[in-house]
Amino acid sequence: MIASGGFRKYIAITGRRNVGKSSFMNALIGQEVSIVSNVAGTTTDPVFKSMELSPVGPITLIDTPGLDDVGELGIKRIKKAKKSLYRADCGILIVDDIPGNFEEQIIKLFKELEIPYFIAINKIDTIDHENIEKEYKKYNVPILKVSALKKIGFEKIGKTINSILPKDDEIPYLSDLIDGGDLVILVVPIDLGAPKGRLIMPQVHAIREGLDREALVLVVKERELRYAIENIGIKPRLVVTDSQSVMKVVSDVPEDIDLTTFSILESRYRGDLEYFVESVKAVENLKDGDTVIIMEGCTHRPLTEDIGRVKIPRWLTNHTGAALNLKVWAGVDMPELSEIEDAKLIIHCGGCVMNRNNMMRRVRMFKRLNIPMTNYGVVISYLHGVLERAIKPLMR
Ligand SMILES: Nc1nc2c(ncn2[C@@H]2O[C@H](COP(=O)(O)OP(=O)(O)OP(=O)(O)O)[C@@H](O)[C@H]2O)c(=O)[nH]1
Ligand code: SF4
Ligand SMILES: [Mg+2]
Repeated sequence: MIASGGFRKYIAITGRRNVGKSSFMNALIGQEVSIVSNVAGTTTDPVFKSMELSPVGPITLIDTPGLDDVGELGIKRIKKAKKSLYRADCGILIVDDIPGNFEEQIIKLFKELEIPYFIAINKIDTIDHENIEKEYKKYNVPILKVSALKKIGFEKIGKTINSILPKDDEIPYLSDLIDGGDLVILVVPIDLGAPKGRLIMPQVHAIREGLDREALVLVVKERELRYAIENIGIKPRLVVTDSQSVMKVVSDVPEDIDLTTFSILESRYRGDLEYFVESVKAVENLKDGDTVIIMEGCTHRPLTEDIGRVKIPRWLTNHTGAALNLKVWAGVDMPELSEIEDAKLIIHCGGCVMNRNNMMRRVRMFKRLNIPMTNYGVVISYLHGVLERAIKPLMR
């Protein structure tokens, strides 16, 4: 598994016009990348710059336009702010005075979008920063004091960012669904798609957690499942199957035995199962020409009967009857707004190279943009009419 540190973090620099956002970015980077001037409203579009910042790792700084822009309506301004913050992992609010309406609004927005932030009081070379600092204490976030002009106070930025970046708690894979002594049956198809001579990570993960829980773990192919249930003499507590065999497995497992799929377990473990389940309903509203993005966590070489590129699009088209505009977006980074904003639905892969932190960044991003996001496991079960049964053990 790749550590979260390997993924580029996005840091949004916000604040009113002329507080020194561009100067702050330039001072942190050590280069003049964003235009600085004493004319309010110099930065009109977000400016991006990537760098390594110890101890955070690779980051992209986003210098945003001052959002107290005159002449713009409040609502439009907030919309614009949301757009420039959509993929931020954390925010920096630059100030050079006591909080006013604008700062209140930005802080409200950070909270609403669940973006952790800290405050940087800039221009400490000329202003009465002690008094200003007192006024910001009530927000209970770190406050740094800097001078972008004199390049003072920048040594603590990396540590401060690191301390506020979200750390999404680990969630059990299946150990909370069973007790010691329970029988768990894992259904593992050995077909052309199965890697030669080994099991895949979700299967290994399930075996390991089952063993840690002191359960009895039985691994079978789908053909032997019914035989196992009928002959083993113990009622299984849980059956976990590969999504692609779920139809057959559903008919072989009596209703009173809990059944789910590896992909649904993965969805909960790595992502936001509730959001994925809520979002999958968007399938019913899809019509001709709507954009659906198949999003993958890595750029693997597609297989002939690729699940994301061939099977899901086929099932989706059969289900909706609509001529959809299906796009694939693959990679470890966060997409550009222009690449995703017209999507009516995002269907994400299981994200085996991602950890929970990285998947949740994408979940937060789509929630902020009000774009439904589901994943392969949920959509496959949904399109086969077995979602309700497959999520039941996890939704209690
Ligand atoms: N004295 C002092 N002046 C500063 C400092 N940082 C920025 N300035 C000045 O403040 C003015 C605005 O700086 P910018 O960096 O362009 O501010 P901005 O927030 O990006 O402004 P917009 O893009 O217009 O929203 C410039 O004249 C800077 O030289 C500082 O630490 N001390
Ligand atoms: S599940 Fe996603 S991250 Fe894992 S190999 Fe497939 S496309 Fe890549
Ligand atoms: Mg600027």
